[in-house]
Amino acid sequence: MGSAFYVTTPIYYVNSEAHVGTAYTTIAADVLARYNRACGRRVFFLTGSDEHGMKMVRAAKDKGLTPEQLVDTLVPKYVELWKHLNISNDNFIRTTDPLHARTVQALFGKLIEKGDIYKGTYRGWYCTPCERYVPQGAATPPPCPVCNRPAEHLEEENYFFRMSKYRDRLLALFEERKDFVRPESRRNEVLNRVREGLEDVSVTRSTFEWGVRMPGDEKHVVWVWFDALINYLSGAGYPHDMAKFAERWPADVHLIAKDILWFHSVIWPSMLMAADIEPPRSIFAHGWWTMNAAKISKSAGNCIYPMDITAQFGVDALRFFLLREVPFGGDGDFTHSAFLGRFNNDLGNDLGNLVLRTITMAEKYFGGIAPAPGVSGTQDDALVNTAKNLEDSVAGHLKNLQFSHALEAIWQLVRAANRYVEECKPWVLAKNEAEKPRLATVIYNLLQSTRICAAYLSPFMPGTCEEILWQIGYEKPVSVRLPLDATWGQYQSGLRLRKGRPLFPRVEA
Ligand code: ME8
Repeated sequence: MGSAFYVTTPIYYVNSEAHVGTAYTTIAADVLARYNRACGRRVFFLTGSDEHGMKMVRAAKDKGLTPEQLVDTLVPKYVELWKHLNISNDNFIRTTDPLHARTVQALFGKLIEKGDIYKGTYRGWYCTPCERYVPQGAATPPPCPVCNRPAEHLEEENYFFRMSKYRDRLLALFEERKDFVRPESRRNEVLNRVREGLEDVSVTRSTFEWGVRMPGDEKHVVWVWFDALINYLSGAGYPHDMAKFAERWPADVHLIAKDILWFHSVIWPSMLMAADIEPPRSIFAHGWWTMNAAKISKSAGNCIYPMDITAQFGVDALRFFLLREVPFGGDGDFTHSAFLGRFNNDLGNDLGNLVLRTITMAEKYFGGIAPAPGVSGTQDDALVNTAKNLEDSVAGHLKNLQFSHALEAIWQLVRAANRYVEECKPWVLAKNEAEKPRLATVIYNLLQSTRICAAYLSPFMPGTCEEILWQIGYEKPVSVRLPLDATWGQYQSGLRLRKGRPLFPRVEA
């Protein structure tokens, strides 16, 4: 079961356009998908759109549209943005897709059969912008713990899911699989809450119609979260293509932000247990991108839009910045100066400079043909060791979803190669014919270091790395195999180099 690497993003509410926070999770998932494909694994990468619920009804009304019109206008924009950002998802699931609706009804039906659904009345608080139930607190109305808006009072006939029944099995799951929820600090928070007790949860709504009809009681629509979580099954083939589904499920990792961890780590596995389906292998909850310390969000109106950034800096600069700047798991403030610093320093001065100077010297000293190595020198060892250590460190960091650490490790090689140029001084070697064999080694080593960096960077910056690999002699489309293409000594001498434009020309503040 589940031999493919299956990675998901949340399915986003398409109440307005995607921003950098939404792009963040999607890019992170894309890096994992691309890395695993490069390592030769079969991969299934799912993203999509969450289209039902009162939040969407209100968003449509505000724009003078029907919910159908709203989602049909916005979904293509998400699809287009993911294409623009070079996202390599294998499927895009919409909760308004009839196939998804049938899966929701099938699962709901299973829970009814199991005796885990019962009728009741929900009397309590709800935050519609966050689509979550809010517990009664000291204040009335209580503020939503995520967005701080006052919650609304609901009193309506609902059906409840007997989630409390699964508390012990959930606790056992958390105990058995220490990395079921990552990072660990978030695992502990959830675990403590479950230990305190687990209540049943209302899983239908009866005061509006925009949703999947509940099987057996058409007056009700399925609660938007119950509907949305099931995308991870319907989008992977359950139950319409069980052969494919068996290859994919359980998902290796659901990537989400910390605000929706409870839904994913408690409600979702309970639903799956009730339906006799294995829980996912892991859930990783990253932090928030903030602007002046406030969470960037569609409803707060402080959005930074990916295309505004990529228009000036390119797609890969955004992909790089988001994953390099903040350790995955923590929060980070999105500032123009931090972005510009990474762009000019890491991308321009370090990586761009390495590629440009390497090819320029190869052209000048070897007529644009990659030389075969000649004589080794004492300066080589540090470079070789850094390159050889990269395989383990990148693999280790990506296994733990530590994207910034993986990039930092790759940059150790970028910087070591730039240092190697300063230490070996090819321009001095070039003046002495007797040093030609040593010069050949230096240029060859720089070319192969460039290749190794590009191979490991290709999941993060696919467009740039294809360009780099093309410049050092490979044909497009370049497909990277890891770790083979990043093995020291694998670069082929004799390739014709193609000097190109500087990859990241400096941008002044
Ligand atoms: O919650 N920083 O959809 P959503 C980092 N439909 N990540 C952010 C972010 C920020 N400031 N803002 C958004 C939903 N995200 C549900 C999900 S899944 C079955 C249903 C990212 O449109 C992050 O991944 O509100 C977060 O979990 C997600 O967008 C929320 O997107």
